[in-house]
Amino acid sequence: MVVSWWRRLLRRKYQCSESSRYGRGRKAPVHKGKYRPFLERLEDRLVPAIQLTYTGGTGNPLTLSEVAVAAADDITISELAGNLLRIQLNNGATFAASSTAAAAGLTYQVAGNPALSTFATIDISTANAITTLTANLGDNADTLTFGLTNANGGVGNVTINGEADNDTVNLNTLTITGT
Ligand SMILES: [Ca+2]
Ligand SMILES: [Ca+2]
Repeated sequence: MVVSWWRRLLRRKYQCSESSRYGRGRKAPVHKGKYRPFLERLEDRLVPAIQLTYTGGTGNPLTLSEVAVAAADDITISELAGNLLRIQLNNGATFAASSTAAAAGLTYQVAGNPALSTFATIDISTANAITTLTANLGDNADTLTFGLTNANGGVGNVTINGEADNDTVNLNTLTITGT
């Protein structure tokens, strides 16, 4: 008897809470099957980019290499007042996210964020700050515009690898020394 009374009470309470959730006269929604979340694969997001690799300080190489997919790169390397080497990626290109983010003497347009930067500067005020500057331009018709005063011998050597296709190297004001 007591059990039966409890059942009636519980049934009434349940019906009451359902009608308050969905309104008087409205029925609770019927769920046909269960919702199953799934992952949708997006297409690859590889974009051409120049990777800057530099340990910093003095006596280390600086390497610029095309990574991901080939593109017609357009790079200007120049020297600013104050013995600063400037590497400018033209046409809005930015450095690869895998580039060296921070090193002594290295400054990006957006501090510490190569992927948002179209240019970077490196302090070349001391001799052999960069032992060898290497530019690996990769495939496609690339353009490299290059000019250095190099007053303090901050860049020891320069190596340009145009790689496949017809590349263009423009030399601006340049002081060349060698042994
Ligand atoms: Ca290229
Ligand atoms: Ca090339």
